[in-house]
Amino acid sequence: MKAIKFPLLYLGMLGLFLVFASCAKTESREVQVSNGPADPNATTETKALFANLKKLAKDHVLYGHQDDLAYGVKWINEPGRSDVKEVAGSYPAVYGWEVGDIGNEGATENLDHVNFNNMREWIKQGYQRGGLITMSWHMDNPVTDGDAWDTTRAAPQILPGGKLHKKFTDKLDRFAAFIKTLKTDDGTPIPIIFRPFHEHTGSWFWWGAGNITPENYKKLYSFTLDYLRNKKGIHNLLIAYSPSGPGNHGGKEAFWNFYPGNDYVDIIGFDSYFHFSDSVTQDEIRQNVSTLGQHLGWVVRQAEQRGKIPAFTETGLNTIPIENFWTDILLKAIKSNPDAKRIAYVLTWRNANENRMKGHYFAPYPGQKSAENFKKFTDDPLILLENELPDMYKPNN
Ligand code: BMA
Repeated sequence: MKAIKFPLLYLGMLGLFLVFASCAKTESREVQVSNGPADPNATTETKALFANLKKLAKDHVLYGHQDDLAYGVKWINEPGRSDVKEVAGSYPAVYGWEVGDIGNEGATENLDHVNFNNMREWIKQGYQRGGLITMSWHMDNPVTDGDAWDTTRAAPQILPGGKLHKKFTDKLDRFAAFIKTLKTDDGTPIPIIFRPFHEHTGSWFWWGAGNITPENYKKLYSFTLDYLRNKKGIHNLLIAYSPSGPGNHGGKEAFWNFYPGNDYVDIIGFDSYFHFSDSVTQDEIRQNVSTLGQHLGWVVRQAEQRGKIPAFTETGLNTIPIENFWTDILLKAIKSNPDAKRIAYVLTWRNANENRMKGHYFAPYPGQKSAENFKKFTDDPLILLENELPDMYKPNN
């Protein structure tokens, strides 16, 4: 009995060891940790931004605002102005810009009437003050020339081999030409957090679920970045992957089905708005605080496991009708989960000028209902504005 029992025990232990060893192997094959930007040829400042943001994310959340320097609810194109600064005393730590229409021949302004020459100057000013720049692109549908919301299927025609491939690369050429002009006076390219083909697990854009297969989405993403890196020699981009959150639009499964791979991504985040539809009440928004905290915690763990930077890439509550929204909803959600606090930044959407688009703003302006509470939110030690940033572009800072 004994003679039989021991070899069996040894065999069993060996078996267990082999199972664990192969699991560990699978795990390390699936989840590769990266220590630098996905682009191995990233510029010195871009590499520094990646390292510094990753480090800062452990203790702070940078506050960002879309189109902050271009216009506010009550003003358009007035040098030095910013709704965020006028309420909180500093410019935001992150500036969001949108290059929609940049791909169209002869375009001088984006789809929201922001002139590209002005945008370049504002990007330069923000960078020189130490702020971060992120950029989205609501690219027109290359098949129909309709806008980004024209969901006519486009990928098969614009990918390599498709009959509109050249039309697509012409758009990338125009985008690349603009990116190349984003540099300081001494010629240093300004690092840009580029957020291509965003919100794709929803189906409202031509690059979104239902209008593109996950395979073609991944091809579109990787082709675009390879083209910009290798054909155009652009090495000042960090790439932000921003589908909908893990609780919306196909959830975690869609989140990863469309993932283009660690070689094409530096920042992993999601876009999620508080007013998912008009029927969402203030009570429902309050009830969702801890769910949002869990979702942010999830994305933090996913990004960290891969050596990437987690972020809340786009959010907001339109017209901010809840007075204590900033501390009692947004900050509370971020603090409600032990991992969620490690998101690197949160970007709220634009403050459309009231004469152009009424009732479309996501940051307060002086006198707005949530203004005082926003000041409290930005005074919290966790939240950073531009005037509290260390030098994000200095290596080994
Ligand atoms: C949307 C809205 C639109 C705008 C677009 C691109 O969310 O704000 O009014 O044109 O973003 O900035």
